[in-house]
Amino acid sequence: MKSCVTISLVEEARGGPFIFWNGLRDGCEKAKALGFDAVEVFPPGVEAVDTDLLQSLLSDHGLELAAVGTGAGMVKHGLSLTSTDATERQRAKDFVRSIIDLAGQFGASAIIGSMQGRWNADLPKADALALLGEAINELGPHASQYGASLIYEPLNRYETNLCNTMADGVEFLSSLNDGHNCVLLADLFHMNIEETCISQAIRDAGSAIGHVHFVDSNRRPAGLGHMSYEPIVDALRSIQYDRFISAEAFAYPEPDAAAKQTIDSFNKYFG
Ligand code: LER
Ligand code: MN
Repeated sequence: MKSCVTISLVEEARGGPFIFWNGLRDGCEKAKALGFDAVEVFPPGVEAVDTDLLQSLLSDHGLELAAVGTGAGMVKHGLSLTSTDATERQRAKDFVRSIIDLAGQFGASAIIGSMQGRWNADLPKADALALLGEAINELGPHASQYGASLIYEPLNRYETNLCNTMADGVEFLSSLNDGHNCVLLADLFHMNIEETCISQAIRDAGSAIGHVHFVDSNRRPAGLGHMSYEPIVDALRSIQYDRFISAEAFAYPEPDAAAKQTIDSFNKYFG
């Protein structure tokens, strides 16, 4: 399992659950200094990422790009893959596709989290899931050309009403076309709210899990809440999870201390 830390480039998301906030150079230098294997980037859009700079920062610091988030499509541009407006849906898909193309240059995955939207009185749940499925059936295979999966993240009930648990996610993936090329993101913060038992949910989802957001119960860095990590680590080992353990947590008490806290917890539990 590989350690990873998040870098947000989205001003509108200040105060959100990301560790580093001061640009790619600052984030990569600090990630390297602490011994992280990779970074996960949350950009406002592809135009905000200088790919030559990112390439040189990654190679100079021996880091991988693990994933790129698409949440700014919702947070900054108000887009959703389940909008009832076809033009809006197309714009949302185009936004995600552009992030897939950016991440793909680095062999990394794009993450669909808040871009999934919600069902509501005008859009029954089955119809919303069908729209989301349509988008992922198109976008997942698009990511294949880069040898990367598309990552879909079940979120807690306050952020979506589509898929809240790993089991919801597995059921949703099973409704997609063969070759959907989509894996689930197990975000321990969302799971702490929604799952009956986090470790059992991980075991049940098994190989469907392709990315992990490493965070504590209160969304502070791992070790600053009341999460019991031992059974979670055992479960990840039992499913032979070998991908990224990515710190997506509040920069509490501040970014440098949050990053240090996270790598210390990563080394304690996964080292
Ligand atoms: C949102 O709560 C979250 O966990 C992010 O990874 C998705 O954008
Ligand atoms: Mn997350």
